[in-house]
Formats: sequence, C-alpha cells, structure tokens
Amino acid sequence: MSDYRFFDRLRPDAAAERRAIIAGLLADSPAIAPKHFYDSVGCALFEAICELPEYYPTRSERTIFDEHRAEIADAIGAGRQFVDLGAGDCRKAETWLPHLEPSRYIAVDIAGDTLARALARMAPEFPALELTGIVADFTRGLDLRADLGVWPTAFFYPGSSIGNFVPDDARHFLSDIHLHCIAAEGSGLLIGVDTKKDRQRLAAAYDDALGVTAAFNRNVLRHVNSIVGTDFDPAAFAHVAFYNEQQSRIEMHLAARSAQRVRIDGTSRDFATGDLIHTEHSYKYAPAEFTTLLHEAGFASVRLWQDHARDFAVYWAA
Ligand code: AVI
Repeated sequence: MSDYRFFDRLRPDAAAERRAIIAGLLADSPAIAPKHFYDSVGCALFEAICELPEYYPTRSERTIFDEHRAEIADAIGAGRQFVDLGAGDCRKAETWLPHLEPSRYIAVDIAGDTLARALARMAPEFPALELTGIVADFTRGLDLRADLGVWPTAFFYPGSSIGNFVPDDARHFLSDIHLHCIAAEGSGLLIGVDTKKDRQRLAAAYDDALGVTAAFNRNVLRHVNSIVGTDFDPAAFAHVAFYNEQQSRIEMHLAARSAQRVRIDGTSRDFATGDLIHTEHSYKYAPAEFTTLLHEAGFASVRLWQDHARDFAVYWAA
C-alpha cells in the first residue's frame, strides 16, 4: 500500500466555529482560541519557533526522546495503533515508527493542508503501514472510538500542547484519552509537558529576539479575518507575552497600538490603546503536579523521563 486514508471532520462545525469566534471578539474580555493560530502561515511560523534558540521545549523533548527511546518504546510495547494528536507535519511521530512498529498510524490535526502534505510525503516512505489522517478539532472533545475499535492504542501528545488547555479542561481531555485507553488492554498515552523554571527563560521562549513568536501571534488576526470577515490590521497590534507565576502559565495577548475600530459581523468594536485580546495560555507543570493530573484522569500507572536540566518531562501513562 502506498496511499493513505483521509477524513475531514471539521467542515460540519464551520458555522458554530464562526459564531464562537465572533462571541470571543465581542466578549467583555476579548479572546481568540489558540487553535486559530494554525492556518498554513501559522503552521510555518510555529515550525520556525521550534528552531529558535529561546524556544527550548522542542529541543529538550527531542533530547529526552533520543536518550531514552529504547526504554520508552519498551514501556509502550510494539504493534499498537499509534494515534498522533496534533500531528502537524508528523515529523515527531515518524521518529517513533521504526521503534514502535505500529499496526496503524492515525494522525489527527486541525490543519488539514499540513496533515495531507505530511501523509502524502510519508506514504511512499512507509508503504507497508496503514496511514490515516483525520482533520478534527479535538479541543471540542475527542471521540475516535469508531476509528480505533478495540485494538491496543498508544496515544502520542508531544510538545506540551496540553499546556494550552486550562487545567480543568486538561483533566477532561486526559480523561477522554483514558476512556479510549480502557477499551483495550495495553493502551496508554505518551505525552510531553513543559516544566516550571526561571521566569526570564520562560518569557524569552515566548518573546524571541527575532520576533517570530510576535508574527505567529499577530497572524491569528489574519486568520480570523479570513474566517469571519473582520478587518483587523495585524500591524496595529503588539505582541505581549509574560509568565504569570501565580497561575504557572505563559500568557499571550495582542495589545492595540492605537485607538481603532474593528468591523465584526455587521457591528464593530472599539479598541483603546493598550486594550488586550487574549490569544493563548501555556501552563507549566512540575512533574508531581502533572502526575497527579494523570492519576485524576484515571491513569493508574505513570512513568517519567526528563532531560538533565529538567527543563521538560515525558510521561507514559497507562
Ligand atoms: C503548541 N504549543 C504547545 C506552543 C506552546 O509552547 O504553548 C504554542 C506556542 N505559542 C507560542 N510559542 C509556541
């Protein structure tokens, strides 16, 4: 087989998504959900962020994977279905395929174009592996039971994307994954999570010297314009990112550089200089805290690997 299966489960929700974006923009404290970062420009900018010297999470996670790959693969076991949540360009998962020898690879992502390109690239490289792409927004709930059946499944959720949920939603999402896991013995979740550390390093990772993260943040306005027909000028908003120590999270916002009026769905909203639009939270977890979250979500056993600097953590939860 040198092909892949592809299911787009996003389109039926387009009207509801539009309404949700408009409601967020007109709310007392305006906000845009971080999933809207990822149009094709946003995906490319995120790939660039992962190469930046300030953005340590990708490199630290790669170090853990490289140093402990055999042990982690042994904990997971061979022959599972490998379900890549937020697969992006599928490169991270690809490094695991020779070690896990999965029965199938199922990549799930909200960015359909990026996913289709990745699977088209992989198909000739892995001719014997069944490849499936599912375009879906799992921040609205995860239900892959019909796709997965009752076969043992290894879920893969790297890159600390779990940090983009508020902790209660993270617990729900992890519980959803756990519900899928109890369908078949031998299932579990391989997840990468950023740790708490020096606030300057955290802040720099989200406000790099080149301004790539600033461009990534502002690009969400272009994407929102294209989805709901607003007339945001991305250049009229400044990137704001800081570590909120009390909440253990990076906060990203866009701040109006000057007073301006933005057209939103037949009405408009006035922004005064400095008014903020919230775009992302990125929660950081001490290993003990995240282990508790995994237990609360229903996982009975948790294994942990870290890099020497303990900048990042990788868990296998079963
Ligand atoms: C995708 N997610 C885990 C990234 C993070 O670190 O929260 C998104 C990101 N935002 C700014 N830089 C990277």
